[in-house]
Amino acid sequence: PYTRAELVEKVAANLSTSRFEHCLRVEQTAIELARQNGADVERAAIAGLVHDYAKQLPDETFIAAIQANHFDPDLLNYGNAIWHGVVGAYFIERDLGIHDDIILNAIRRHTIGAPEMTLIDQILFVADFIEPGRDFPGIEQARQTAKADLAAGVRYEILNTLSFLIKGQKKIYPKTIDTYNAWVPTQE
Ligand code: DGI
Ligand code: FE
Ligand code: FE
Ligand code: FE
Repeated sequence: PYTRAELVEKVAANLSTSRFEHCLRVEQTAIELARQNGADVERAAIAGLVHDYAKQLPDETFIAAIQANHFDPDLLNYGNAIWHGVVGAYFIERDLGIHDDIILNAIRRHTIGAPEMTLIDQILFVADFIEPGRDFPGIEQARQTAKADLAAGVRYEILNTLSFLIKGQKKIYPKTIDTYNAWVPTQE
């Protein structure tokens, strides 16, 4: 496997400076969350460092990969926001030599979540949302909630993201709705 220094070099070469720095902050935040929650710190760190590796690949590269590798064709109705995680994991495995499914699944799920999320899935999902460079209405509550209870942080993020997408009249990927339905607090 590549060393951290080699991964840093490869990630940096594929991203703008600001996006690369976001990856470093997600790595650090994921390490903190892993320590607090008794998770595998090494896996959390690697997932954080590389999670947005594919974020700046051209659309045509994603479209070709979706078609050639038998991904869900419905993905073609969405864009980079969905592709860079779900399909990005394919490029991360290929280019960065990461074959660990626990890490790859966390990357696949880092934008849209999933009804069932492993500890590493939850850590990456939340670390991406609360890393110290993030600033949006509700960020302080997101940080406090996640620090007190990781799963509560996941729930807060899902509710917040869905509201934000709908407010902006964005198309919702069906798996994002599945995630929402599984995590929304049940009501009578
Ligand atoms: O890559 P990052 O900016 O660090 O963060 P991210 O991968 O968590 O999210 C990227 C964007 O994707 C974010 O603005 C929320 C958006 N998103 C999440 N689910 C959906 C979505 N966008 C659309 N259109 N549809 C979704 O279902
Ligand atoms: Fe992302
Ligand atoms: Fe995210
Ligand atoms: Fe990110």
